[in-house]
Amino acid sequence: MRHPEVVTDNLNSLQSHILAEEAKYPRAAGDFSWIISAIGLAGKAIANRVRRARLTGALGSVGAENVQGETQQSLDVIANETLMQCLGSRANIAVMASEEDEEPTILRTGSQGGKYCVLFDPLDGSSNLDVNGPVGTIFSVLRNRPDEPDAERTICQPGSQQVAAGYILYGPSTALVMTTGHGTDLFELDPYLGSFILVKRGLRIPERHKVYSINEAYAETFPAWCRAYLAHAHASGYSSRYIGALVADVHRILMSGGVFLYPPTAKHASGKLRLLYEANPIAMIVEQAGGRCFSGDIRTMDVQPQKLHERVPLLVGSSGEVDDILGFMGR
Ligand code: P6P
Repeated sequence: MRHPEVVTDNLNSLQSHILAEEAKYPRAAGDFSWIISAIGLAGKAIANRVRRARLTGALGSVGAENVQGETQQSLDVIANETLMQCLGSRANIAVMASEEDEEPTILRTGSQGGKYCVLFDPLDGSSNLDVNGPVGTIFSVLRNRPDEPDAERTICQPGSQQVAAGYILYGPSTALVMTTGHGTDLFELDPYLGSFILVKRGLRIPERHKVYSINEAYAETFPAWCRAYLAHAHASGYSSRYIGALVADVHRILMSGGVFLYPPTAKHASGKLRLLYEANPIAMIVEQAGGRCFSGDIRTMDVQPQKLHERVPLLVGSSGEVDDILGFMGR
């Protein structure tokens, strides 16, 4: 009999959570849990490196550009290598693909046991690192296509085909948000236990909240509908919040509502954010929490990808706020 006054720690770890979830699906062979545990392990290792970066001299750039033409931070490379190492040892992964690498990494074919493909942005928003701002890891899990010989075509699947998606936010705490299609759950890293602990199941985004998130520096080149929406928001008592790291701006929306926009700009005519390993996983997480996610006037998870690193515009957040903006688009 448990003593009523004794408050035990929350020991519902990521590991026990995914095993409990797996037990609900007798046909699940445990493959999937291996992948999520690898991502959790990588997240803990990356969190450790991010938190000590200034002390260990790991800040700053490597003096090279990545495939995106963006200056590569040392921690981008470290995070990428950490994920490759943790996931590479899982025997059921066929293909891995990263924002940092031009081509996908083929680990094994379907006949060799490759059941899943894992795509990731290893350290989103890394330009925040030098100013101690939040950064994040974003991941997306797809089923392998054994009959498709080309790795890039294998992973160019619409977001609706994802079997799991999530992100790890390295902020004041290290939060892991994940969905396997049965709601969106929130875990927090307990540094003393060294485990991600389940703190909230079935997150729900408020239908409305008067906060918008957009880089208004590009306002002169925004589409007319966007400028009309911003004029409406300015006249309707909205607040503006913009952190410059997608994971952090989306996490605020997940926790309290609001809307994030990255529309086409002069510099990024198709939008800046990458469809496969940024927009799609964010879209699955947000929709599973009752929000909406569009790229142009198309639901993001309905977009048929053509290339690994293709970019899309993004409109994501509270269902009521997104619907209002779709109205400004004339949808
Ligand atoms: P801008 C970070 O570089 C990123 O890919 C996202 O994390 C973020 O939302 C966006 O770009 C910020 O872009 O043009 O406002 O600096």
